[in-house]
Amino acid sequence: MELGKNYAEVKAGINIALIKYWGKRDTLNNLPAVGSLSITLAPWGSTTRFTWVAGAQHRFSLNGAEQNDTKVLKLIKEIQTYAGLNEYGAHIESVNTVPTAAGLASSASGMAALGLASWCAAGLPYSKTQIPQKLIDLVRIGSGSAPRSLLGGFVTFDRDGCTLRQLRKASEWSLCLLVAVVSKGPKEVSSRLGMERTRDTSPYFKAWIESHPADLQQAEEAILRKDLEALGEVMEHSTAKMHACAWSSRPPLLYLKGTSLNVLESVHQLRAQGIGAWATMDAGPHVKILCEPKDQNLIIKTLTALDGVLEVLTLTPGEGAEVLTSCSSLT
Ligand code: 2P0
Repeated sequence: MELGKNYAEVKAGINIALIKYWGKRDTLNNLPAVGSLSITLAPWGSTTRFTWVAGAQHRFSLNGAEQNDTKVLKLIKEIQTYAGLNEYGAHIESVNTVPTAAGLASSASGMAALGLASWCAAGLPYSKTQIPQKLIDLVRIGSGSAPRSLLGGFVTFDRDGCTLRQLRKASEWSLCLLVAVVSKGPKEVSSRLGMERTRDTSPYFKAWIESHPADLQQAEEAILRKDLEALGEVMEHSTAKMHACAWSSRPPLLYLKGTSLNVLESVHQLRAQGIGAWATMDAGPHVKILCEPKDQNLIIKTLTALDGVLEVLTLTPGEGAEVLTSCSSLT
């Protein structure tokens, strides 16, 4: 895409929640029912070029293919209204570096990059150290987990849907997040629909909401102490509760596959042998394992040998969203 006058290019990394966001208290504004805590990761993510073009139609391409995405349109409409850009079209080119084979969601990095690029291209003021509240709202409307990718390292996003905090920089704690890829292809039920079903039908949803703040607090304290064992333990507890809620929905949401459970069992066996490895799973069958770099090779070797594990990939804590270039005369 040829860059015009009012443009920005932004790069953002994916993030994985250690303490999960699952459930909404306001669907229209995409406000979470619970807070969450995540690690922003490298090297995978999204790079987005955004240009505001007077009088043009919106255009959005992802990895070179034109898309019609309702979440993207919602985000564009929101910033158009906020910045008074109703006469402008959004020209967006986004590239995801998340390997498609990994089957991992890239909506968090995609929406963080898109929201920030639309913001800078509109000439709105931005500071990495004090992220504007409206930008957080905008990105959250795109995807509830996306604001966390605006910051690097270890991040919390409160239930208020506004408060975003960095607990530790990426460089302050050298950890690995391994991804055991267990299947290819898209998930059967999107997170958005899954969250709605859980809220509407799971008898355990209330307990999930009530027990969640204690998990957040324990994880936050463990990160501040750099206590991997305590962090891993509460991380596994959070993912187990999220999936118990999903399973107890009607009809049940079975995001995990048999291989996912075998990986989980193997992680527990490794731990019984003294290897520091803890697992977390999202709205899909892959298993992510938190560990120290010194244990990475043994864990990869063990999990790769399991039937059904396609590959094991390595991620490490990464930086928050970065404005690569921007130029605007709009506001
Ligand atoms: C998380 N997930 O905290 C949780 C754990 C999946 C499982 O946030 O509906 O794509 O756009 O707000 O952000 C995935 O959900 O959902 C998610 P919407 P999103 O990472």
